[in-house]
Amino acid sequence: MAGTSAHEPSQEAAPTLDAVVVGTGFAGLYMLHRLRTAGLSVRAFEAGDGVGGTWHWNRYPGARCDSESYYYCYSFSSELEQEWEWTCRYPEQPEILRYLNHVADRFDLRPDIQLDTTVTSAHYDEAAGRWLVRTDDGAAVSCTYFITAVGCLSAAQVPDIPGLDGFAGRWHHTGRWPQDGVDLAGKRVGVVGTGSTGIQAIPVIAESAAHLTVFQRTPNFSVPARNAPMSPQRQREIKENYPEIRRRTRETFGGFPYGVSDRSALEVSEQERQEEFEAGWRDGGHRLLFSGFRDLILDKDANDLAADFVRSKIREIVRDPATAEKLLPFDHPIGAKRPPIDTDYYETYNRDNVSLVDVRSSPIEEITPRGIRTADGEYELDVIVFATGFDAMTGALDKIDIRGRDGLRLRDKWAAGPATYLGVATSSFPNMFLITGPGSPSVLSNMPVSIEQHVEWIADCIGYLRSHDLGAIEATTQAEQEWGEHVNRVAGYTLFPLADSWYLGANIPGKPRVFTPYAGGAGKYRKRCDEVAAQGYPGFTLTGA
Ligand code: FAD
Ligand code: N01
Repeated sequence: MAGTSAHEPSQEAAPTLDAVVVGTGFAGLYMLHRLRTAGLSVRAFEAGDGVGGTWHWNRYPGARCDSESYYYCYSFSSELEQEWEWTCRYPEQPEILRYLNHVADRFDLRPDIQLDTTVTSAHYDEAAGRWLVRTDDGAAVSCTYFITAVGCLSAAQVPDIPGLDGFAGRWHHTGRWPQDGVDLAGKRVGVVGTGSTGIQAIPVIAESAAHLTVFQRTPNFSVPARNAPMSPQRQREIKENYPEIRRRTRETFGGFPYGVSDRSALEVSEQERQEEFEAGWRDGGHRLLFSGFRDLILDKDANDLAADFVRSKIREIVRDPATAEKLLPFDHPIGAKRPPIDTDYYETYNRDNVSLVDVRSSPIEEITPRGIRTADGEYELDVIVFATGFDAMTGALDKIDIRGRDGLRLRDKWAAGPATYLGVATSSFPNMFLITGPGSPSVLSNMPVSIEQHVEWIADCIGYLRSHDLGAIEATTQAEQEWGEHVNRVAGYTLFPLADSWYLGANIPGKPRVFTPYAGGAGKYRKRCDEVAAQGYPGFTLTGA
């Protein structure tokens, strides 16, 4: 475990490296590749027993991405881009995991990856100008650059419900799903949670379970994914057009290759609006919310129209009016929580073996040996599936004892909410870089695009330090404060803060309520980061070797 025990290696005794990367998902793999290509000695530590991050851990039934395959992938290698064949629009978890394993092999990353190893602490030694990074196997390494690629959605959150230990059946969190699967055939299954994960898992679990009981606290808006196989012709078109596709993903708000219309939903006729919504519903995916009109996430009146449209679809699909009514979301604007996309989610409630329990009106009181007891009674279950999400944005960082200058602990510094400059660095923590940290567009974007942008910016910054014979870079408190104000101000122009979402930490009891991602758009954010680099890193203090 972390600590300062005399038995643990000291800074002097620890093997030295240029950089340590924590995590081997999309972010860690590419960071390792970039730094190694630049000639640095690097080791990546990974808590799991395989690479892939999100796609290593989230093996629940129905797990797949909701960004389309051809842009939910790396762009840094045109050879990789051309050789990899995606089978469909939204691939399932095993396919994405295969892709990330292919990347690890193709770029020969494995020799510098240490699996099954959790980084427990990272302490900055000011005198040495180095980080001492300790791991749960009792070892330590000393490095100049400490880079976290720990994931915004990697700290699985199991709710603290009394009685869970005494449950006689099995229970699993979707983000820690067993690698050998879970046999749900013929079982009485309970799913707690109706976020993106629950909405993906529920239709698939319903197909094999004897009975599925869904415990819903907050109804959610979902739009059909319309998944489909990738035809050879479509594959060819994409590969021929990759330079243009990638150019657009780097410039747009969300890192998607399609733009957003400049029309307001309020300025078109009722007929035009309905046609646009219907087209979005028919095409599937995020078009309905993020492409057809410019103001659905900015203007409550415009948003209400889209919300009404989706509620009308729910009423159309779900046959039992009482169930349909329970499924209608009214408590938050559509899109203000990360919008799920689904395959037959609402249709699943028409099955005889599925029932919906509203745990907002009758809360879960305890888990008994036989199942879940709500205020209304006991539901007997063989398996409980917690699709209850993550301690997002800061959860994985908080689990590491990170200490900067003067022994300042990151989790103490961030006790009232995270503070960063550009989401990539935080003052008092020299030479520490956060990939898709709080205050960057991260989870509001198609993440591989944001991840690549951060990795490249960090690699270039380290290259700059080395070529200018500089020892350290550190965000100034002023730049950090101004960036924090900007992030807050921009969030205030949107409807995001109106939902009790994990974007605000609202799903974690006691977590400060702060809107963490940057809502100003990934394209604009990239320009800002590029300007900072081009101007010699204003907002950072650079110190000599
Ligand atoms: P992760 O993939 O989370 O990897 C972080 C790794 O760090 C993990 O393997 C973890 O074990 C490791 N780690 C953490 N702490 C430590 C430690 N102390 N020591 C050692 N190792 C540690 N985004 C999209 O843009 N589009 C999508 O369609 C999409 N679908 C998603 C579906 C699901 C089910 C989930 C949960 C998320 C999805 N996301 C999606 C978000 C997704 O997390 C990112 O797209 C991306 O995979 C994140 O990559 P990452 O490398 O930053 O983090
Ligand atoms: O988690 P969530 P998720 N009792 O936090 C409920 C990405 N992702 O794993 O809303 C009862 O969104 C909670 O209820 P409420 C994506 O970014 C992407 O689904 O807090 N219920 C909610 O319904 C996503 O946003 C894909 O009232 C409890 C649910 O659990 C992020 O990961 C797929 C409860 C949690 O929803 C997280 O999604 C999957 C309790 N005690 C995930 N505690 C794609 O397709 C929590 N809940 C891309």
